[in-house]
Amino acid sequence: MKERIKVVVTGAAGQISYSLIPRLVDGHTFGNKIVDLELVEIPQVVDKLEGLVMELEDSNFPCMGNVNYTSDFTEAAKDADWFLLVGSIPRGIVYNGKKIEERADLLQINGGIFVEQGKAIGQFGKPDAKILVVGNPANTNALIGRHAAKNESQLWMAMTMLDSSRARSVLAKKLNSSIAQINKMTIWGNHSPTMYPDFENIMVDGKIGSELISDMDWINESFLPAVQQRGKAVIDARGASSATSAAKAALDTVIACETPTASGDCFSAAVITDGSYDLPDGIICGMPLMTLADGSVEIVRDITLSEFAKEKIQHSTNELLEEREAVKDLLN
Ligand code: NAX
Repeated sequence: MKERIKVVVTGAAGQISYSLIPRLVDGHTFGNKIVDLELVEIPQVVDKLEGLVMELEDSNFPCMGNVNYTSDFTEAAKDADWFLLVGSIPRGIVYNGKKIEERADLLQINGGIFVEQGKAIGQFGKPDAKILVVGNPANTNALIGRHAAKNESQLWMAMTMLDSSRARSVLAKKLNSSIAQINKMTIWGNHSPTMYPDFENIMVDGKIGSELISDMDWINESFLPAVQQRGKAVIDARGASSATSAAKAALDTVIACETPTASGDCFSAAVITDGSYDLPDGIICGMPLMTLADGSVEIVRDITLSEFAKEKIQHSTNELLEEREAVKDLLN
């Protein structure tokens, strides 16, 4: 009998999920395991998911198992292996009679959602469940969720893979190489414009980035702004935020966690700090990760950071500390 895996996706009626969900059951992301889906939305929207379920059925995906949709997250969380937490309240909408413009309001409202979801995951998710937070502010939402879950055996991550993919794309063009040749790409810090894409430690055909790229004007004036502001550039061009690339990045993160990492390589996601690299304790920070043969995910601890890198990373971790301060009532 084929192995089964249960995946919960929140924000299932949103634009990222429309690209993401079909690809969870197409046989690529989880190999030939049968994937049971729990699709979660807020009560006002949940009925729309009937249409998505019809489309999934009509697509004849080879690995699709049971598909259920609900607005009851706790019910959905039972015995789930993976949680893709895409749902969140975006900036600019009216919520409980108030237009949400300020980052502090955004942090509070979404933080509240993640307290409830975190508790359910900690109590009802599998002991080795993996949780990927996509909904923004992703790092701080993950911190709140992890705190509420109180379950150290589960792995909470915030997504920085899209930033990593963007950085690899820009570097491949600069170095005249293919994307597949750009390995060991780490995004440090917050998933926000303060993130630091570590070009110095990439490996390209056995050569290290610090030896391949010496043009610091290009780094400061082109590379860093291009990667850090790419989300805004997509919104300006498309009139909507990144969706298909964000979905691909979520799938890439799942695949990276499900497959042992090649020796000497790493992948990007933000996890709880543990004193490595002198990062402040107790924040969810982008770091280099590797998946071991037993399926556990570890921080890669042997990367050398330049003074330039350390300064940029500190700028981003300071922002994470400020975000943590803004939601401290949700962490008690
Ligand atoms: P959409 O607004 O299209 O969809 C979000 C969906 O979440 C909505 O259908 C909404 O009803 C649902 N939702 C809200 N609260 C929920 C809750 N408590 N439980 C379940 N569902 C809930 O947004 P979309 O474009 O899909 O983006 C989703 C999130 O991803 C946003 O927060 C966005 O900022 C974030 N992003 C994060 C990225 C990353 O790299 N970490 C990149 C892409 C994206 O910007």
